[in-house]
Amino acid sequence: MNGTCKMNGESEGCNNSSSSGDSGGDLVDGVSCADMFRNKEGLTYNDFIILPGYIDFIPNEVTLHAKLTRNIGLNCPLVSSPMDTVTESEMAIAMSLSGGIGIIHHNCTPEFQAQEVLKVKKYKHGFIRDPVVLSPSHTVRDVFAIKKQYGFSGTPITENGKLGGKLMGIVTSRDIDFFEGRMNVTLDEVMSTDLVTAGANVKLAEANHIMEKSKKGKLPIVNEDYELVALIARTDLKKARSFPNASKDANKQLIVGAAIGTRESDRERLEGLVAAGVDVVVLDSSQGNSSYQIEMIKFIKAKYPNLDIVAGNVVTTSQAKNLIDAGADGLRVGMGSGSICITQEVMAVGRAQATAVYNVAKYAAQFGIPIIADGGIQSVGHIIKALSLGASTCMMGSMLAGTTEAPGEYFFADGVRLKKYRGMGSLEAMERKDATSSTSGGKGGTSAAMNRYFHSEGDRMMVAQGVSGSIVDKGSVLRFLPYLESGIRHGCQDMGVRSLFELRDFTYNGKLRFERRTTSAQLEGGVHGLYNYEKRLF
Ligand code: CPR
Repeated sequence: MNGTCKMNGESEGCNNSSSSGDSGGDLVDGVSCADMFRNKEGLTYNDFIILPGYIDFIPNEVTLHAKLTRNIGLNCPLVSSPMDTVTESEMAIAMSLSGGIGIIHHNCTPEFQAQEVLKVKKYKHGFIRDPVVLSPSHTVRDVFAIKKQYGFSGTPITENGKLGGKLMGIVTSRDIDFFEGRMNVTLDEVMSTDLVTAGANVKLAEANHIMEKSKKGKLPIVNEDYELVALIARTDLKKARSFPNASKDANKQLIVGAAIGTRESDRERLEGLVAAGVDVVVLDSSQGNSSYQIEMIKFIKAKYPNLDIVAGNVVTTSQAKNLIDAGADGLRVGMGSGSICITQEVMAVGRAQATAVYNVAKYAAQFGIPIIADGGIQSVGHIIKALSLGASTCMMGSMLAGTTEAPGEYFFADGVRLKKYRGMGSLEAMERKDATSSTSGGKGGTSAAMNRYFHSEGDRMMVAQGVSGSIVDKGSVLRFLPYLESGIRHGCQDMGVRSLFELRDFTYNGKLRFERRTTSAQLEGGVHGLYNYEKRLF
């Protein structure tokens, strides 16, 4: 039998193993995706499992290209959430370097958000954009203090002691090795002035070559007025990995998104973001099917016709229809599934995430609109499941919070190293208490987080839709994302699909087979029966 499947998996007669693996016969297992959702129950990712297909390729052959919006493609289907404990420039740079994208949150001033976008657009791999700088009147004591605090051993000296000041010299360990007893000596007496520098347009490979030839540990980058604009460290160059899959625009700059609300003031905010070079804007609302959002889409389309818009959040086809009709280029799907979210508990509105993703993705696919499965992703398996239900990309909060690149400082509780993670509809975020980055506002103000959950200025009574908590230190996202990508490739291999586009075809033509899981099947699918164990993922 050679898999004659009807559209939407209506046929029970096609099975992934018989169609591609030549196992022959009428060996049909499981149900199609359409059949799994036929009885209109709300399912979550844990409620089902995907049946294996036929393997005749290795995981590395699987391509992870995905569409974020109508016009923006990614090299891997991963998106970081616009939350103030998840995505600012550091996270967005890491996401984009790894082939995904970060969406900068808007629980901050418009200026701060635009700066964060600019940092991503101006990012050059291997260049230190905010080096610690001293002035000639600083002392040897200051250099030792920097070395103790950061471990750096080469500090550039500028006229005013700041980045952007005229470069005067550099102080390395060699210059101060014998000054332990003379801490008050000023740096103009010890700094090296015989400098090798490079111009602001230097490419990394060229800089590498200059450093190799000069045998210096640091290479100051200067503009035409000999002002310091960046620094390159030999140690960084040696460990610098290349990122061949980075998500880049036509100018070879990393791509980045930014979230905004739907109020009048957001139109001004958007102006700054566009000037900073934002590639995609995400209309951030927990319930996106509103006249405010439709008007905002129309405004953006009229003023910035080339700017792609992700609208949402939605969980039903009728919500999706309104936003697609208004001109959305992508949809964010999820209401109440986020790890920090109490929306379903408090508002009694929302939808189980697997059902929401399947239904909205299937509807949006007719118009070529990709959807982002947002919230509720707890493992690489959940990412694979979201993609197998028709999502083009997955947006994550808790999976990425707690990494080095997430905003905020680490702290210890009960001996465990943690970082804060909070819902954008938590009272703490809406009041911007202890906000990591906002520079204005405060209790009682209408923060961007508050705007996400309340449509009109008249809403004065805040009703929390999320909680505030903490997450264990996960190390760098630059190590975590390759694990996720590799996991997705292995999942695709097990399903017998070589790309995410083929996966979607298999979802809709019924070749991909699914099965609902009982509670005991779910328990069986997890670790069980052990006295204790250690769960190391990579
Ligand atoms: P997790 O990845 O942590 O499960 O969910 C992150 C997503 O949760 C965000 O991208 C956002 O859509 C949603 N979210 C953030 N704060 C929320 C609050 Cl307070 N309530 C409901 N959903 C929230």
